[in-house]
Amino acid sequence: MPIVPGGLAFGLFCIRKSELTAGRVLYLKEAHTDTGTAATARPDDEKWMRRALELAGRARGQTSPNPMVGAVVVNNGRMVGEGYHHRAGESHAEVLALQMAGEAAREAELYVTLEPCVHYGRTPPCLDAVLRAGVRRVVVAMTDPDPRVQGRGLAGLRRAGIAVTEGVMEREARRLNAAYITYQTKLRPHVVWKAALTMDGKTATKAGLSRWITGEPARELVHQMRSEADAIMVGAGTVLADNPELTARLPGKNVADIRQPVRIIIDSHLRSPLSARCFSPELPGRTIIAAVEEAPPAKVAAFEERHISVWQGPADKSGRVDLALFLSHLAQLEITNILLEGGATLAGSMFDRQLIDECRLFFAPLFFGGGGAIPALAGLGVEQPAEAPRLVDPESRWVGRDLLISGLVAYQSFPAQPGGESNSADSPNCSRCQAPEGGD
Ligand code: AOF
Ligand code: ZN
Repeated sequence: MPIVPGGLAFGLFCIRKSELTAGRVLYLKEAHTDTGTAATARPDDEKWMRRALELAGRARGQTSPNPMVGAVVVNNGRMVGEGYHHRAGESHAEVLALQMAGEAAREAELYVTLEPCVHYGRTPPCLDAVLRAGVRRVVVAMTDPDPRVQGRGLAGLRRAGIAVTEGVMEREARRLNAAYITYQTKLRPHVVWKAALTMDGKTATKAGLSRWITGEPARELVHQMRSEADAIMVGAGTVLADNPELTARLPGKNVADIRQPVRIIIDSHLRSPLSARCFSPELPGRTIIAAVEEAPPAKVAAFEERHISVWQGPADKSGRVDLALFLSHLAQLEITNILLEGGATLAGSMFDRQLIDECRLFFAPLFFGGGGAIPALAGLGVEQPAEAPRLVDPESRWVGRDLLISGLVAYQSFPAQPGGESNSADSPNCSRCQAPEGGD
């Protein structure tokens, strides 16, 4: 069975029925078979696309639900315009770059990390702006998985006789916008599992103590990640054990001045105390608790009185929150990515259901040992090593004395079924997709 990164679900075995019926993946294939003016890559293409990607990355964490996009206009080997998308509702990258280039855009080459859009969204179609500017060639890194675009931007350029080169630094562009791709193709947020663990894979000692495993620089980087995420998610067990505030705190900055992620607590039976720090009315931003329909109504009312949203849905087979269903609800709120911060049961359940798309694991140079120490991951797990989800092309770097290993997750097969049957044709929200172990 081939391996396909969780965030880049274009392999047929990974396509769920709902995606096929929406025609999403099929459109992506069409974009590549479109017969228009084909232009082969030139020696400088990577250099300019790298610049466009660098510009795009400047808005990391600021563009949701939109992608990060950068653009460069080059005339006679000279940069004459550049720009990037700053945030949703503001100008698209190619429009800013063409504006800066002005008349110099005529007969120039446009490098853009995502194909130009063709729709009226919060802004008008970029395709029209590109055609008006009179560029002679457009180089794109990747096609746009947004169902309103999906190859139509490239097709429009080719129809107008503009030379088009696609796929330049595509891998880097897809990595940059992995969350956007998951959101557009799986209709749920991109889930990043972050954990701080010892060399022997523990997140707490046998006495249940976890402060502190990683050093200060790693903990600071986590707050940076929180400030760039749409939401942070934990299970009720983490609220009970650690009482976290779940806010982004950056040195020298006021909490209220930082972009705060939505706090999400998976608490099927509403075990969390109202007095927990993450429910404090003083905290900036909002909190959502996910529970099952049978959760105690008095507790639901008490949370709602404190302006905490309680989402309730039918329980899965384990009697806990149906995680896939809840994630599709979050997508409707335009939550495109989530930093999943704990604990082992919730992270395990998310893995069992193939809902984790990316990992960022901080390994501290410590050994806790002890049979009773808390492991990073619980859940059902796998029986055969060959069935294990894995990181694709993981990257590593030192953050202070800790080693950060990160990468997209690839799954080997469909989620394990209690009865051993295949669910390859089921939609992600189908109750048969749920493994028996629960979510919090
Ligand atoms: C961006 N920035 O530079 C490009 C995008 O609601 P709108 O008008 O901002 O449209 C958002 C869509 O536009 C987005 O999903 C993607 O399909 C397309 N391209 N978006 O935010 C850009 N080029
Ligand atoms: Zn656009």
